[in-house]
Amino acid sequence: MIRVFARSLSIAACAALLLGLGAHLAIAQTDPLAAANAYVNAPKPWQWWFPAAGSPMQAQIDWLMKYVLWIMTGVVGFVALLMAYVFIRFNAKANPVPSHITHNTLIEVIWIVIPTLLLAVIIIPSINLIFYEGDDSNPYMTVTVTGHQWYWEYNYQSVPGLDYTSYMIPDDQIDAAKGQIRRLSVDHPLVVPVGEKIKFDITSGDVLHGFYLPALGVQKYAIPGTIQNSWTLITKAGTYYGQCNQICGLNHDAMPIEIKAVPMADYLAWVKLAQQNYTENSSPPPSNELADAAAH
Ligand SMILES: [Cu+2]
Repeated sequence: MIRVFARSLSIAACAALLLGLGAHLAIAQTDPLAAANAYVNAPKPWQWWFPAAGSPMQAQIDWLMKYVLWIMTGVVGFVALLMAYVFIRFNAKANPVPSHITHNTLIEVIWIVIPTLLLAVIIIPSINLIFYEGDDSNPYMTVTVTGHQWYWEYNYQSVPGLDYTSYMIPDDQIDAAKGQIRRLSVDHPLVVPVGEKIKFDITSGDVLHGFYLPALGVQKYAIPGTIQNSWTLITKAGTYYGQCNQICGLNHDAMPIEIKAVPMADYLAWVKLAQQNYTENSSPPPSNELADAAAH
């Protein structure tokens, strides 16, 4: 009798569990940010190199950094070998009577021409990249990013009334089961569509802050009274992290940046939710964004 009772209890528990799971899945399916959980681009302990590039800009920065590093390694290695040779071959013991030659036209031409060529192969891709980074023309959308002591504020210029704050989740409220990361996850992340050019107008409401997104190649000071521009284009749906990187006071470490990049349809679904939840203004997204989404 007890066994039967226990069995029916366990069946009831299983049913409850399944119901709970079903409800959970239903919630997950309606979460427009779910696509961003599939890929998390966060810093790792003892990380040496840049994070995996999440935008073409960061891919180019990563390439240029390694390209220059290889050239630099060659120059430093060559000079070190040359000096070692001179120290050994021409020291006072090995070479008691020094040569009196002071000029050699061929070697002087070589040591001017080779460094000039090296500088040229560095400066051409560098200037190309500077122009590429500066080209924030024709964005799909523009977000005004304002640094505050100590949180970020995001204002979607194309969505009337969508202006909200983004605070770090305190250590004691971090929910690892939801994929939250200590000192990086925030209450309201910046949400953007994948594959679209996003322009940032970066400013500050109080002191200097730094809008730094290492995986996306964005790093700009947030300066009160001034707007600095940058842009990104995120190639893969996912969650990307950044940090304020300009010492801005007591809680400088507590203003991380969390970006959720999701497909366009999810982004538009999120805009509707955000308009209801983040603002008093619940007007639908402007028709140009909806038309853009239909075109995708
Ligand atoms: Cu700051």
